Amino acid sequence: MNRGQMQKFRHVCPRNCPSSCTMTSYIDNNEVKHITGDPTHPYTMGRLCAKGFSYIEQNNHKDRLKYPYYQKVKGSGDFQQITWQKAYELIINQLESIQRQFNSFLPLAFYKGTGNIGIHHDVTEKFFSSLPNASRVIGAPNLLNRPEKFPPLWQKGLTHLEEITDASHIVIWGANPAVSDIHLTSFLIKAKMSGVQIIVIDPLYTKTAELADVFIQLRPNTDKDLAYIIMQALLEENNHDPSFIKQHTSGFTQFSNLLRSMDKGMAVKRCDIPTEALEQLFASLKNAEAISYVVGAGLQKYVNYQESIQAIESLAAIRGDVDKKGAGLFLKYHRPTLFSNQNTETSSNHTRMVQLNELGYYTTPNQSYPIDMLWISCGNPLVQEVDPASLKKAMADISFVVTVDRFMTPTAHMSNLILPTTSHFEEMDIIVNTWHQQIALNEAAISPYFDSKSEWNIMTDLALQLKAKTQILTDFPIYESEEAYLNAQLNDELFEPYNINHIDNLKFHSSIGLYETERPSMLKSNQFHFNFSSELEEDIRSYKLRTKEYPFWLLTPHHPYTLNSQFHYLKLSDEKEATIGIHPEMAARLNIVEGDIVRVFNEQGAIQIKAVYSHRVPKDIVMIYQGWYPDTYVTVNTLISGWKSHFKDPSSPSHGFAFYDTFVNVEKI
Ligand SMILES: Nc1nc2c(c(=O)[nH]1)N[C@H]1C(S)=C(S)[C@@H](COP(=O)(O)OP(=O)(O)OC[C@H]3O[C@@H](n4cnc5c(=O)[nH]c(N)nc54)[C@H](O)[C@@H]3O)O[C@H]1N2
Ligand SMILES: Nc1nc2c(c(=O)[nH]1)N[C@H]1C(S)=C(S)[C@@H](COP(=O)(O)OP(=O)(O)OC[C@H]3O[C@@H](n4cnc5c(=O)[nH]c(N)nc54)[C@H](O)[C@@H]3O)O[C@H]1N2
Ligand code: SF4
Ligand SMILES: [Mo]
Repeated sequence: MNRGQMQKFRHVCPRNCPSSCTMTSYIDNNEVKHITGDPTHPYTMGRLCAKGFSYIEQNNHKDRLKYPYYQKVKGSGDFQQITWQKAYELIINQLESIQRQFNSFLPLAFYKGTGNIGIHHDVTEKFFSSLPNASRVIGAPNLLNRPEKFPPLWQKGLTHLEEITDASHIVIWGANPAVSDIHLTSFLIKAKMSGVQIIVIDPLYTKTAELADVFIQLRPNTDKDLAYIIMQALLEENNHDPSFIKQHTSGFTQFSNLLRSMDKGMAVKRCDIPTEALEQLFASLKNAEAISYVVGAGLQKYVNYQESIQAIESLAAIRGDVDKKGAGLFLKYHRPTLFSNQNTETSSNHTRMVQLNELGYYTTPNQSYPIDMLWISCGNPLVQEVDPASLKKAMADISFVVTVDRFMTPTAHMSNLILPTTSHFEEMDIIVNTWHQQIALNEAAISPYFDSKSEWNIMTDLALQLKAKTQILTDFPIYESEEAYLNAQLNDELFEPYNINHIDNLKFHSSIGLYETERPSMLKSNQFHFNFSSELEEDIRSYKLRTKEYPFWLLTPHHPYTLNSQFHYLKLSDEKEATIGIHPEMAARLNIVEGDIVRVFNEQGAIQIKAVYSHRVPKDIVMIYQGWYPDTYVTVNTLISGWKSHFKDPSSPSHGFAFYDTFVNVEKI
């Protein structure tokens, strides 16, 4: 059968990726035969990444889980294939035992990762918040929480990224879109070809840096200093926008006085930027008409990340790079919570919030309500979270761990019950993207793979059995279909910005954007307040940590051919093997030659990994891509501690973690 005769369905890639590509599947005999990108999407325009094109392979991969499995001893690998009914019985027995023993569900904990960002998957949160008092385990939010449901209006905010090509300058700050946001990269290339200056600020010479007119290689976590240095120079040359400052900001007088008196020499020294590079930067930015700033996640993985962000916001405000054509601040935020079943993290039913890396404390028997059951959905925390060694120990101490996934990850392997779930070809969902903010419908095109079930299906089955067979009270709402459930999550608040009030509105559009018809002025509300932050004692911990014992900064950014711990099995490039990139001069000093297996260690842990020479890293940095390396059993995060950012976003239940404030030593073995 040729493609033209096949049935077509619309899909959205549900990974935690700034693109959320819409795509079309071609189905024959209940099988996905082809997938194509959807050319009508305004941001992705029909292009998929290599991972997106590999979805047929992923869907039928030999390692994909087909049936529910149970193992009595976690980590033993002694799996028994069981039926769903048996799985539900095991879960219900455990819930009843918790209720009997404690008369509370505090010993039950739920953790959700970011493996699938679809609204469908918030169903699990909804289920656990329907059981009174269940504990909520929170991992690293990794990105700023949005202060308002929609992007703050004084920031240009994510709604019309394609307008970035109207800028005179684009500053890519702590982001590597050539790897992590390929669709933005095509706008960057278009902009560059029409003469827009591209400035990249990163400690590593990345693929994105290769596109730059000016590349500023600074020492990690010194972005605040750099922003202050730039602002000091702008003020000296009266290169700021007094009328914007007057109309839309407060606190400028004090801020500018402190800025003028800042010791520039010290700041430059901390950033470790060569004078020539700074001169090039000033020359480029002088009299810039409209600057767009793209601020990535790389910046946000430090103990004092909010100071860097605030300093970059101040730079945009000082120049009035807000509402004019081509200018704007594009800041990566945590996923917006727009639908009715989202944001149960802060629901009043969860009386106990537990940081994942402190789980061990809550499993000790001297607690009044020790955690005794853990449910993991859409997450692979034994690979992706900080301090996996402590987490593994805590998981071993918990009587009953359930993981819902499509693959036998290290996390699933440390669980008692592993439940196989559907892919985006097999379930209905709505995806709202975190970056360009488009909303799109994902249709179910084929039936579930072997015995896998959608998460809505799993939670609904369980709720029905609880209601029918037990004394456990749950107000989990039952719908007759995934579509009815999804439709019920739409609410009035979505109507004005998206013009959506029924799931049918989504069926005839590839995607719907925020304020597609009339966009409110960016400056309608919210004055920006300048705040000069002098160095706090804790901020300099980063520098203090760099002792002789651990002289290398370890950066663990995102990999071009994986999406966090997913697509690990794709043999897309030889970079797939876990390697540590080290500057050849430092390697020589340590008597290491390319290909050697080296020991990388700090107070937190140690790993063994293959060394490769890299001119992309400065001499005092080493680089390992984050992710799951099943062939080599390297778990990079073993080296990363549970050191929290000292800023706590009031709208988030959790602190971020300082993933990139990590220091190591390297030795030949
Ligand atoms: N291919 C691919 N794409 C992805 C992902 C993936 O795993 N693979 N993951 C997705 C997810 S969940 C996210 S959050 C995003 C993350 O994507 P990005 O926003 O690009 O974030 P990172 O890869 O963490 O880091 C980006 C850059 O910040 C730099 N950096 C590190 N420290 C500093 C610093 O102190 N200052 C400055 N100026 N730069 C610094 C790093 O060297 C890196 O080049 O990507 C998404 N897209
Ligand atoms: N060292 C270091 N560590 C990092 C980072 C870093 O830069 N450096 N980045 C951090 C960042 S930004 C992020 S966002 C996190 C991401 O880490 P996680 O939140 O763990 O995300 P993933 O690895 O993408 O996916 C987790 C699991 O979800 C499963 N999954 C996929 N789809 C579904 C589904 O539909 N249902 C269910 N139940 N499961 C599904 C996948 O198979 C996978 O095993 O990692 C963080 N960890
Ligand atoms: S991983 Fe990102 S770029 Fe690739 S198909 Fe999915 S949404 Fe698109
Ligand atoms: Mo992320």
